[in-house]
Amino acid sequence: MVAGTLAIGSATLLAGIVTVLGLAGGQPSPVAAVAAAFIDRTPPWLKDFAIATFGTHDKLALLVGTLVVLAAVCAVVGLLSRWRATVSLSVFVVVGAIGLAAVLSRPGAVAADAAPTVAGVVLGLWYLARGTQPATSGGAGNPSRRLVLGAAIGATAAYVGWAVGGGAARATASRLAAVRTLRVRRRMTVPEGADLKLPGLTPFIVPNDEFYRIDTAFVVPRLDADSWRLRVTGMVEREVEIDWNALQDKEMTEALVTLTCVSNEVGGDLVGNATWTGWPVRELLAMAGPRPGADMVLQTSADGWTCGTPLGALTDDRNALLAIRMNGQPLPFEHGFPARIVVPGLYGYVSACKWVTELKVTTFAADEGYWTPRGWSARGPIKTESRIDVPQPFTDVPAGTVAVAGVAWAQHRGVAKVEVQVDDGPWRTARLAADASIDSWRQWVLEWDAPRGSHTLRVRATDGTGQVQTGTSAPPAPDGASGWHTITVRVH
Ligand SMILES: Nc1nc2c(c(=O)[nH]1)N[C@H]1C(S)=C(S)[C@@H](COP(=O)(O)O)O[C@H]1N2
Ligand SMILES: [Mo]
Repeated sequence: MVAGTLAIGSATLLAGIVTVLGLAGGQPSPVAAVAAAFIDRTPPWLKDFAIATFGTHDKLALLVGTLVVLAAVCAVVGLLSRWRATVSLSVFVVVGAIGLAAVLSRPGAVAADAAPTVAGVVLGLWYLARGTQPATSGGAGNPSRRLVLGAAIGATAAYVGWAVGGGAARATASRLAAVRTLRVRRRMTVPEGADLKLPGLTPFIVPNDEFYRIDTAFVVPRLDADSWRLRVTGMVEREVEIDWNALQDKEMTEALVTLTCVSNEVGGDLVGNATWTGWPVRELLAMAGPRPGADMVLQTSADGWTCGTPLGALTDDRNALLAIRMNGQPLPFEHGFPARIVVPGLYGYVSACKWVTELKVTTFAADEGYWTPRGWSARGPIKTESRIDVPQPFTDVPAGTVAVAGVAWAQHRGVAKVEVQVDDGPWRTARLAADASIDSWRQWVLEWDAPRGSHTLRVRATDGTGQVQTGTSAPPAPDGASGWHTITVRVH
């Protein structure tokens, strides 16, 4: 296990140095590469289980899981070394080769990215080989001290390499440089009364650091804005490339758009509303001139993730944006710095590409996004949903007037009505907060005269076209959960 720690520590430290110096492709630690490669091969049931169990801590859980598995493998290697040194060394090499294969399979990897992992494995082998030699008198000193020292050096190296490799310092500097005054054609102001400001109710605008985060990126890409490019390719009259400077010169639009994850369960919190500032994607696509027959745009991110968006949703008059600000701030790294796409009305997995670097105009027949072969529908319009935020399920509330409140969303159709049902009583119309945009969620509240006892509360919304939210329950896969959010409270 000490040999493993040394191998991973030195590989991670070297990878960090390589990244900071801008040598090679800048791949992170082999451990991160294995975890990332694992994410791409995770079967849908396991991914659903992970999100259901760990929520947005799923990446931390994966890191811990990967380290536990590695520790177990190293322990086996250690036991094998008592039996036959060559076997134990061979298994160690195989594990190293898996790490190496993972590093080289990551998008953007080049041959030179192999160096840190190879060096780490060689160091680990050297240590392991020394340990498996029969002890000679007057040898390497106190063996347990040597073990502790080796483990400490390895762990420190891993920690430093991880921190350095994040490129935090360099990227933060470039992000600060990125704050500049933009020309904004249409400002978006949140209307008075859109936020009811009730205790426990999710704020109308979710602050950036509280906004849900979902992606396959095991290590958050920290792109350098100055070297970022977005290319429009595929079925177009002319390919177009835009860089950070040119993008910031464009006339921006601001829009309130509620993002929703297709994995959101009924009543779940993988949904959030923000003000986005960006350049309308239709203007970018118009520069390239999509050719007849195209019906999809395959978006690709810097880390190789893809999603397929209907061409129409990017060229019609809705506010599909190439966004560079979130709630007035440069995009946080977690949410796609320097630029991402936001499309009102479509789940994130088919529309909201973060760290976007390419838009390929194509067809649904010819191409598919990352999640489609993994059991998710190729098209993902957001289903009308509503959620009760207060009171919380299974809480005790005092008898009397209780504010039942929450949010409802039906992006690009708008929310026209929200109703609440207590036990099996009639549906009662809730009071809606001011309407801000058909693309953002709407808060609602119902003053309920709560009698003592245990009660069931249920909510449903009606969208702007008059369609009532379906009460038929469906799981998130393949195209989004449905059903009425229902909670139980005790009134005393
Ligand atoms: N590059 C990249 N962009 C991505 C994803 C991803 O895995 N990689 N996930 C998508 C999904 S499934 C969702 S729901 C939204 C979430 O955006 P957020 O993390 O900013 O809330 O991002 C989308 N954009
Ligand atoms: Mo998602």
